[in-house]
Amino acid sequence: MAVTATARGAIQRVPNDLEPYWMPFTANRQFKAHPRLLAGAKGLHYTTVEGREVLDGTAGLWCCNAGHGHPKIVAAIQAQAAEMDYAPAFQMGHPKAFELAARVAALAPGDLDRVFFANSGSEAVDTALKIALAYHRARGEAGRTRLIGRERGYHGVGFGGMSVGGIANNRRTFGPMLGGVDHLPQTYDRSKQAFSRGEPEWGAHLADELERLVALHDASTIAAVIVEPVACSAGVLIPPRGYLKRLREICSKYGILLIFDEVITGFGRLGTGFAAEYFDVQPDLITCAKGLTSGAVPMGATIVRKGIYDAFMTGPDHVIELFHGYTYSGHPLACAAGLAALDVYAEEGLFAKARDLGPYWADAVHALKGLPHVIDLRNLGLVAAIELEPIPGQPAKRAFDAFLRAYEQGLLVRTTGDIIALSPPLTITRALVDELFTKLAKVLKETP
Ligand code: PXG
Repeated sequence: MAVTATARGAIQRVPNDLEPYWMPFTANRQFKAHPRLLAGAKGLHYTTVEGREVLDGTAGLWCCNAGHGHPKIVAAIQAQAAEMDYAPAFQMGHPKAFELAARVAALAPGDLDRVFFANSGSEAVDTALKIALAYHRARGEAGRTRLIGRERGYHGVGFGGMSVGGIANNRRTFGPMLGGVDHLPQTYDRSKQAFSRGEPEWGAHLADELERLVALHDASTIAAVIVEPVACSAGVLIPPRGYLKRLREICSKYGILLIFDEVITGFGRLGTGFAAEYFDVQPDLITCAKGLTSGAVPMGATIVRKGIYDAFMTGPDHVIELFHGYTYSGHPLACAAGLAALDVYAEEGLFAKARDLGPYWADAVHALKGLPHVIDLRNLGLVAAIELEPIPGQPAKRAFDAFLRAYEQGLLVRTTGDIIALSPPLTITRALVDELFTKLAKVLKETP
């Protein structure tokens, strides 16, 4: 490590060899030639190692819903680290894990009130898929082994999540994956939905494709359907109005479990605790992560209906009911951060704040219509996508260029393909929404 003075005079440690770290989902060679290193974060802003301020348009990676460095969350983590670093997760427990499970259960809709802890969204998804399979088996329907995902779905990078996921780049280099998986069609059609404000009117009928898969495979072979209520990673694909309700109806008709992957939509992103509440659709399982601790400590969770948990609670008392779990399930630091994050969300009314800001956010998003390259704009809650016309023969180049320009101008955005995605901390103000979109408009005008 080399120690250098920044423009602000603060002493920062700057790694002087970027090679050993193989960065995730990153163009490593481009990054290492032109590093973008963050050194600090407070509220709505990052500070770079050079001392530049960057407005966080993405809540880190869709996770820091309470903003960065919230004093209450920081204090909770510090206190927990001093009090107890770790407690074994198997055959032992600690109070905060139970407390957090109860708080998450209370936030989840209906009888979704049993919570299994993991350390990431990917693990929460694999947990949900495994519980779905084991649940049917426990009920005497061991033939229900088929899992249904959706094209353009993202459910993390474990073999389970990747298999039900539907993003070609994330799948094609990793072999045959899980067997017995099928996919629903994705729900986006620009020719029918472009520039929809909120939920598009067209497309609910695509849920009926599940009927086709049931006819093909037979319901007795299908364990679960997993979808993101809003498919964020693939470019913010908003569900057509009525689509999720229809999916719920068909799953119920055939005894298929419905899993909502709420790793991004959970904890206020749409102005509600979960998207299930926003869409008034109750799934059988919810996966979550990210906002659960406001991104401060890694944690994921799988929330299941009480009846699913109960189906496992048979047999002799001393026998483990589910052979699954992680060393760090319910880690004390994560639980402390989660409890503090939930307190902050409640005390500061952040879900309601996000809901109230929604229309203003939508106006700001759709005001970009007509700017260079913009071929679609999508919004819901505090999420948005700006889809750009790709440069012929160079997919993803234009949006990546816009990302780099935005960063230079002090704005952090995410891109996937030629789509720019936005998901700021729920603490963003109208003034900062204005600043964000002013910067973005300038970037779009300057991007070739
Ligand atoms: N499910 C969903 C719906 C997600 O969005 C995962 C599972 C996996 O979570 P972990 O914690 O294992 O990464 C995710 C993660 C992006 C982006 O900008 C999205 C995610 C992660 C990083 C970047 O699209 N989503």
